[in-house]
Amino acid sequence: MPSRAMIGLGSNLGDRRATLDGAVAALAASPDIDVVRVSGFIETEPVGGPPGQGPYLNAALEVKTTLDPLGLLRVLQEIEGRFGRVRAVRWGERTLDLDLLLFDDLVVDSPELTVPHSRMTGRRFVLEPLAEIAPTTVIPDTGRTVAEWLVVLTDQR
Ligand code: A4P
Ligand code: MG
Repeated sequence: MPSRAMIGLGSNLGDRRATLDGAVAALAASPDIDVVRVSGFIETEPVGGPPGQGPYLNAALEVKTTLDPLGLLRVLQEIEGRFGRVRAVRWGERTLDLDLLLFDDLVVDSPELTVPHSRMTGRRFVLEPLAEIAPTTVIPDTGRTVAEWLVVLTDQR
């Protein structure tokens, strides 16, 4: 049985739309990955990082994969590299950021990989596109769905 994983995409440098389209195409072309659904692309203000960064384009997608979580993370990192991602400043501007948000109902906590992504429940730029494609998916260890976390975030403001 393949696994179901949710991936967050972000870009705030260069031709952001072309980069996100290219990343989706690269994932779809990966032998062990099927792209099931892609959210719309939304423009968001940068959260954290140095001042003066441009706005992000963010999206989320659902894949089916026969890879394990670390195998999928390596594919995401390889694709980030292909799009010219240079890791310089944490939360600094980037051509492409691919985060593994959810992987089945697994909880992973290793030095290389934390799933569910550790900051996802507090981030509108993650939850909004994810709620478009997977509103009823429960975020493991939290007892709430993606749509419920989005409401919590909205109520906090
Ligand atoms: N890592 C651990 N768990 C994961 C996971 N679930 N998915 C490790 C992906 N990577 C994971 O990530 C650093 C390390 O996290 C990796 O080596 C991997 O082994 P990185 O992508 O190299 O660095 P980063 O992205 O700068 O840091 P980080 O902590 O991943 O940042 P975030 O949380 O991804 O936030 N504002 C808006 N509006 N939109 C955005 O997309 N993105 C960020 C980055 C900040 N502000 C933003 C946005
Ligand atoms: Mg990242």
